[in-house]
Amino acid sequence: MSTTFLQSPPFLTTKIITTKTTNPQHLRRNFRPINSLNRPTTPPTSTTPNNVQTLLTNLTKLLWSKTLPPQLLISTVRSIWTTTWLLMMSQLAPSDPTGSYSRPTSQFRAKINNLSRHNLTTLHLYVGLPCPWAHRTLIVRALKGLEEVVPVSVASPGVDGLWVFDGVMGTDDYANGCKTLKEVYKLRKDGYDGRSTVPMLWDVEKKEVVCNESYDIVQLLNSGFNELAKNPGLDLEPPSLRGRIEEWNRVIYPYVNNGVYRCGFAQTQEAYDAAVSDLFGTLDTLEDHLEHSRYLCGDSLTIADVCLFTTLIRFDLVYNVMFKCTKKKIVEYTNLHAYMRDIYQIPKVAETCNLKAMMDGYYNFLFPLNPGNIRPITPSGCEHEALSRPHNRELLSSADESLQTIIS
Ligand SMILES: N[C@@H](CCC(=O)N[C@@H](CS)C(=O)NCC(=O)O)C(=O)O
Repeated sequence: MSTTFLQSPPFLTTKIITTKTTNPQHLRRNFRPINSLNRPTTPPTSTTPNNVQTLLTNLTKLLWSKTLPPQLLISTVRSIWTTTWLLMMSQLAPSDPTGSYSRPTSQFRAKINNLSRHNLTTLHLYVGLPCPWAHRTLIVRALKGLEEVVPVSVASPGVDGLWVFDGVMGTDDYANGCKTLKEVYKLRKDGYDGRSTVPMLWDVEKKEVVCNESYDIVQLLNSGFNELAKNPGLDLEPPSLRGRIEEWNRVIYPYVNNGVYRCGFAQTQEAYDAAVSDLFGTLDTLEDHLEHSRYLCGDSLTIADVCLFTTLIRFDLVYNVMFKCTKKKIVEYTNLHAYMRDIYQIPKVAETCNLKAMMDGYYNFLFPLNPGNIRPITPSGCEHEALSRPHNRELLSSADESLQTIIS
């Protein structure tokens, strides 16, 4: 493969379109997420926090004096920035009382039995390319050969934090012609005012959200569409491996997939320290396990691997720097890096990895963590060429052959 996906997202233009100080800890207690769906909002206490007081004092001095000493400038800007940061974080990243990120739960869940209520040929998938949760669904859709059955619209991160269809970084909304994902959610018969997240599976005929939880969508795509799939023989969640898949999920979801967010969105040092320790402890365990096992559950690729992969592929590009997951990079883990390359090289997987969109998305979209909007240079080991290097993991099993032949 010679294409470099850092330059352009080839699958967007082909398959998809052609298919249809102060003291932050003290302040933090006074901010609560206004729109948080699963937590009651607490009004701010009546006591004015210290750094708001400092801010007001400094602003008053600033307005009435002609000169601005550097100390005053620094303390004013520090107060403004800390206050704004905490306000934004409380909206974007709800936390528990210890300052640890607490991810809101998905509002629309669906299991395989629910699919019988829907006409499978009228479903549409909404994704965003930077998003690791949406990426899972794109990989399973591609591996199962469902590109023509479940068309995709690709939203891109807008400057105001909403997913938009601008036809530039993503595509238009092919199903509903909306300008934002929020508008699509609102088309439901009962309306919707919650978080408009990707991935989202939409029923075009019923004008209804089928599901907006990535793990459910991955399960639906894996086994709910077999009569229409090009690769019905590929089962990423075979009954014999379900127990082991669940065991891995119980570790990988909280400590790795959501673990990187717990590092990046931590609002106290203690919360960050705990998240980092969980994350790197788990990566060390995975590194050991993958020394002797080609995939997480042995010789066969499963949805547990897909879910781990979408975090690993973003790790050195984004999480290592932006989410302060700095202890090590994936490129420093011999087995994890080879495992990541192994999955990247499975036919059709590389096409779902838009490395440029991942970097642009995080560094520009998550404004509170990167207010200068400077996008760091791509780290070595993350380019398409490096990811295409031999991994030699076929020596651990014979599964490579069967995957290559199954995926058409
Ligand atoms: N639990 C959800 C999480 C999805 C999620 O958080 N998606 C993010 C993008 S990575 C999103 O759309 N955020 C927009 C928002 O929160 O308003 C899943 O796994 O599907």
